[in-house]
Amino acid sequence: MNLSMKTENTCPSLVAKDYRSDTKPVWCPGCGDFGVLLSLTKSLAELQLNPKNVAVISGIGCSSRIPAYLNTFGFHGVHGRALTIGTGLKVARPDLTVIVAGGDGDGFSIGGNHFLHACRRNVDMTYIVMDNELYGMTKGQASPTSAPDWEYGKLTPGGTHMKPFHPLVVGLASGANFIARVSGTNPNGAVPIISEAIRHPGFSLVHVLSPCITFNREQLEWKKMVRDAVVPTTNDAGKAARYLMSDDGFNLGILFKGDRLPYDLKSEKTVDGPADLEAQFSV
Ligand SMILES: Cc1ncc(C[n+]2csc(CCOP(=O)(O)OP(=O)(O)O)c2C)c(N)n1
Repeated sequence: MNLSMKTENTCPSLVAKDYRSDTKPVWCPGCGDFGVLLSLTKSLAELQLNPKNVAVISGIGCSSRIPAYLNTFGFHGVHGRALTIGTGLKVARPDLTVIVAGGDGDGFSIGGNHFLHACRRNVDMTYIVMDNELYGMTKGQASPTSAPDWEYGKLTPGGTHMKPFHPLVVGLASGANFIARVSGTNPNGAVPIISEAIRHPGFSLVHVLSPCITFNREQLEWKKMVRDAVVPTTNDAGKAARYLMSDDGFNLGILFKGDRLPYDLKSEKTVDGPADLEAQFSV
């Protein structure tokens, strides 16, 4: 990186609040997503990123409103398609820091297929999933991560009786290059982890326990249940998977840092203009 690029790309004088837009969040009081917004702005400041070089892409849901609250570029996309938009953007503009954000419904239900393939492709971006184990925006239906006996789901009275999806193990098995769990109830604890996720090459998955106390009051307890994981970060995916399969889901930290090379953006054929595009499609 030459010096002029470095000067343009970094903004050492910015503090966390400089990354916030003037738009006031419409989240309910007590929503864990407030913590994520705070952590993310602190990470962007810690990394001294120029807001003009950051794009935050989301799908649809309460959590997916996050780009509106940031002073970076943003795109509030289509339900379940945030990762596809983020991938396309990163491939077209490798110079940008691409952060994709959204909920468990957006990412693991309607967007589940894209989640698998984003892990597998390993394009250099960070995926922050605010998991409240339900669909918040549509008023409290069960999601893929809901506990089987959560009896108040709007469409599943008495519970889903289905095994919840395990995002981190699925992410690991699919090839994600960085796996971490943080909590929306501990924003400061999440900052170094989100910063490291952004720094780490390839596809980084940050799973956030982000309570929705409007539709599941029991999640008020999460604040007391989370703790730092006692195991060190490993680069052994099997070891990380075994740990994650047996923990209770409340251990926080960077659980896996892989060394897969990210998808090579430079080998993509670039398009210089409409003529170049037409040439590529000519038969
Ligand atoms: C194609 C499509 N299907 C369904 C919906 C309705 N819908 C909007 S948000 C949402 C779920 C959001 O849940 P989640 O991603 O967990 O986010 P949260 O609101 O809990 O943060 C659904 C089903 C939609 N907008 N588009």
